[in-house]
Amino acid sequence: MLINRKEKIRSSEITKESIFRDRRNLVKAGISMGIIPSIITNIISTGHGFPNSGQISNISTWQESSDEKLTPYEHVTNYNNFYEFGTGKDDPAKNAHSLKTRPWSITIDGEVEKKGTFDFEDLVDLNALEERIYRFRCVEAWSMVIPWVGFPLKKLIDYLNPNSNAKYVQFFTLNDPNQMPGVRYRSLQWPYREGLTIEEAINPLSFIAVGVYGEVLPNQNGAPIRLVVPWKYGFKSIKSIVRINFTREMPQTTWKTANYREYGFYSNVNPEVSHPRWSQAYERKIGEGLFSAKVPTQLFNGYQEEVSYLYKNLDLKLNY
Ligand SMILES: Nc1nc2c(c(=O)[nH]1)N[C@H]1C(S)=C(S)[C@@H](COP(=O)(O)O)O[C@H]1N2
Ligand SMILES: [Mo]
Repeated sequence: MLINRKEKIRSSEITKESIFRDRRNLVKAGISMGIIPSIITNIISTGHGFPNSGQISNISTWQESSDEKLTPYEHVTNYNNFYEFGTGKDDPAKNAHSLKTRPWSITIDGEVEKKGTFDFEDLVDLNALEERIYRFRCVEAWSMVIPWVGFPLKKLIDYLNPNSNAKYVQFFTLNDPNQMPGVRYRSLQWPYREGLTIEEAINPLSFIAVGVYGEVLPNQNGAPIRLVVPWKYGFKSIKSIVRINFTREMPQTTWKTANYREYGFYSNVNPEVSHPRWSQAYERKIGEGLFSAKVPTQLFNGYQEEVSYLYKNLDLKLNY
């Protein structure tokens, strides 16, 4: 029994990763030959045309993507934080099947032109998706390297057209006890909420993901639509977004509300600012064995060049 199960996991993992590598090499070859990233595969779709599981078509590869070793699919999708489905790392994969990701509405409000409630497939261009490999560093001192599929958050913000009063953007996750067993407990403030300054949000690295490893996001990774902010601790990358609110003032964020001494609004990855209960100087790479060597954590998770201008006049020890 046990052996069968393990073999099953291993073979599906190999399949997904080898498919991913083959497709990616194809796209890369296309780029180097001067061909526009091409349409790779296409699978049955639902509703507006975006599938709610399986392979995503029309993905172009971002040329700057890193060549770092990817975290295996099995770990990306089975070692998660998604407290709406429990506080254990394996709870989201076990419990998130009860999340219903279609239809999915997102409400836009605050200091913005396009207010209202929209079907997510009408808000975003799901036919123009990119793939980006980003380092991902959790505040709990572990990290992954993940190939996301989606588009820059800036694209969505430009479309929504915030006005000049909008200094911040706040995001909310769905809060439904019928679909999310974890929200029946007061482990955190619900709905889960996060925020960025507008300048952070329009930085080219801020990304909206709808897929991972070339496939539609599994529920445990924040289906159908989530944020990825690669230079900040993982908790800023809010999952299963249902509301985007443009604000004048710094908005409430769940982890800061839970414990402001431990979690600040900015939460930039910073080896020099320790969490009050542990150091942030090193991280353990998930998927390389339980006793894998720890590697040094880099300022802004290694994205200094892209983001340090955002914090020129900010004391990062005070604004943690
Ligand atoms: N709604 C919601 N979003 C969330 C969380 C959560 O509990 N609820 N956990 C955060 C934390 S702490 C991390 S590390 C990342 C994990 O993302 P992953 O499971 O896709 O790796 O999701 C973030 N987004
Ligand atoms: Mo995290």
